[in-house]
Amino acid sequence: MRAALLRNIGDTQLEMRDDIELTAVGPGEVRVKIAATGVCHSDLSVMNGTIPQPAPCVLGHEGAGIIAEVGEGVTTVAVGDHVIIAWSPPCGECAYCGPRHQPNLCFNIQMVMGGTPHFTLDGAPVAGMAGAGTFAEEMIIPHQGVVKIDDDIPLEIGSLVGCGVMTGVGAVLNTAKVTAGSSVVVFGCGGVGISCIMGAKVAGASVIVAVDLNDGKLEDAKRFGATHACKPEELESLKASLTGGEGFDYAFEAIGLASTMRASYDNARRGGTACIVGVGKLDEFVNFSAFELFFSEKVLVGSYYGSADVRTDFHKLLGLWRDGSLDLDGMITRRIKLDDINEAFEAMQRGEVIRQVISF
Ligand code: PAD
Ligand code: ZN
Repeated sequence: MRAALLRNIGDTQLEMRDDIELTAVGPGEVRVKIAATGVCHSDLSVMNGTIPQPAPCVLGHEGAGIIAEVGEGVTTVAVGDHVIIAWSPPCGECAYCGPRHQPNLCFNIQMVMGGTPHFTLDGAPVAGMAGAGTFAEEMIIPHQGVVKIDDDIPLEIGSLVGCGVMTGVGAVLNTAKVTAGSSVVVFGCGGVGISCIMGAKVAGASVIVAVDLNDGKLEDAKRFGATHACKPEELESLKASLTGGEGFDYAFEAIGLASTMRASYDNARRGGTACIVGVGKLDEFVNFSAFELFFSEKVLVGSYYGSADVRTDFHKLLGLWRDGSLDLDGMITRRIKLDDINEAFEAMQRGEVIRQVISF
């Protein structure tokens, strides 16, 4: 089977191989023929060691496809069903899935997925990223890791919902709970940041400021609902004119740098919310004075997978796409093949793309 392999953490290129194989489909598992997969910054963050993950591994976690085989006891999906891959699926039974109502934080399935490699190379086990591994023609995953969708939904649209869109829109609607009429600033206009902007528009925010280093991204951001867009160095004066210098009701960080996490906190108003969506390095730190945390009464909140319950939220987002509220088609800057993956990472690092989708 053809798949893109990350041989070692720190490698800058993925290896295209035709000899990756799958283990047998075990009880409770499903085999999915991948139809489409988005390229997310988190894939790159595994390569450069920002996101911890054992190598060798098959990257890719933003995918959708068709069920090719179901293991013993699987009743939730059947062969031929169209599905979105959920990289952090709920087990449905633990405290996070039940009384805490935080199913995105359930580790029971994700750790099983991450801990049980379903790919092999020369007979040796190869893991999939976050237990997924969508940069492959086929993959195996516990049945909780797939969400069935309607057959008429293009699978490239489904793939985007599987990570970037769920993460960004979910951060706004589920984690920060942006309210109508509020002011929002979003740092970073990749697939995740653009999804935050679309989410803020859905929430009815009246001011949505996009911040990015790349001029093209600032134009893109306006197309997706940003009312203003600027370079980081222009934000201070825009903040002064839009908020009287007080800061924004909500600030979202969708880059993954300590400096922009700090900037999101600084640009939230007193009593406002700074929501950290980007994934930074384990050994990079954001500093706060011991006084300001109390004094500013800001809410500083991380957002993991858009605080999603994938079983209902994927459908909710697809509904918003159907009614025209989310322009997911417009997010696709380039449609590429699996063999173009290394170039795709280069384009992402140059900040040229919102999302690139690999179709099989
Ligand atoms: P991306 O690389 O497509 O977009 C990042 C954007 O940030 C680009 O447009 C850059 O030009 C811009 N940028 C970079 N540096 C700066 C800077 N200093 N100031 C302003 N703009 C800058 O990434 P993405 O949208 O795929 O992912 C964004 C982050 O979200 C990344 O850290 C990823 O790992 C994280 C993520 N988090 C979750 C989660 O569950 N929280 C899920 C998926 C992705
Ligand atoms: Zn992702």
